[in-house]
Amino acid sequence: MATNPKLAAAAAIVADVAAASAELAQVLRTAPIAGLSGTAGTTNVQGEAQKPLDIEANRIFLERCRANPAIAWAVSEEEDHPIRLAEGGTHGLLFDPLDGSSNLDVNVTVGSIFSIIPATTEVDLLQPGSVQLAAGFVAYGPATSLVLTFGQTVELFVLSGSGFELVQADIRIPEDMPEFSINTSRERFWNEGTRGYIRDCLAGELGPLGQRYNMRWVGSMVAEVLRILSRGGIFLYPSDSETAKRGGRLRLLYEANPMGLIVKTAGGGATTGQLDLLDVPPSDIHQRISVVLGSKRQVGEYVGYVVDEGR
Ligand code: AHM
Ligand code: MG
Repeated sequence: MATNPKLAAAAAIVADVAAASAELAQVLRTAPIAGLSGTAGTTNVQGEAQKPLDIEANRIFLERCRANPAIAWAVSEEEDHPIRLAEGGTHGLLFDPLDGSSNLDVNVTVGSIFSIIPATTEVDLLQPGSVQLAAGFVAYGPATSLVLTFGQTVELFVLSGSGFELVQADIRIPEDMPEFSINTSRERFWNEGTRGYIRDCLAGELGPLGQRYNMRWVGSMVAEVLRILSRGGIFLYPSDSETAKRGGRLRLLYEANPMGLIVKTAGGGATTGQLDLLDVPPSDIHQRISVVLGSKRQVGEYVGYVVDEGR
């Protein structure tokens, strides 16, 4: 890694992100005591109500990364516009500082997601996910887990008193776990292909998929992807008739792309339904997209159902 200056700089950025996450983990642990709960009374650029912890997480990430000479631009879910950081920087850091924040009030796992790309100018921020130099996420659950890739292998670290410690190297997604994860309350908005696929999952061993499926929905993408890395399955947040005008629910640059790189590097699949997730050309830093990822076989099966939707 040291021989490639772009990757070496990306590793230094990862170190800052890991430090920010460790600080945030500490804040989350005692947030209700510190009065950091409820909503902040403000909305972000996506029109979503911000929580005090969304704002605090964003502040921690920006503060930790501000001094890094490699970061030319930061893009955050909580910031309307890209933030110019180091003059002469060569990288962009794109992040969702606190994902799944609707789960905060019930003490369910939340997370941070990040992507590191080569970027000198603001225009460079709008590149497909295939250019990512590194990507990762942190899940703040019973343990604080960091999942990280530089595009070759995927590693899992867990936060201890002395920092993040490697727990599992070269994670590979198991192929044979029939488990799907989708917000079924949105069924009436789904396209025909998604409806058909989930119908056949529910039909289990009596249907064309020939296997009994289990279902999970945490409402925090970080927890869903951590589960898929650990035991396989498929996660779906497809664009539907309600979210189609915005492109979908999840954001391309700092949710879909980093998760896509992690899952694909671990041997899985990541698609919009029609396109490989990492091939989507972005048009806006807060662009939303249809996201389906998981074990390669199950993602391939899903694509077979929606390939003709022609969205
Ligand atoms: P957020 O970034 O505003 O927290 O939203 C992202 C989250 C994902 O973690 C999760 O997969 C999805 O939104 C949950 O959506 P829903 O509210 O439909 O359950
Ligand atoms: Mg999010």
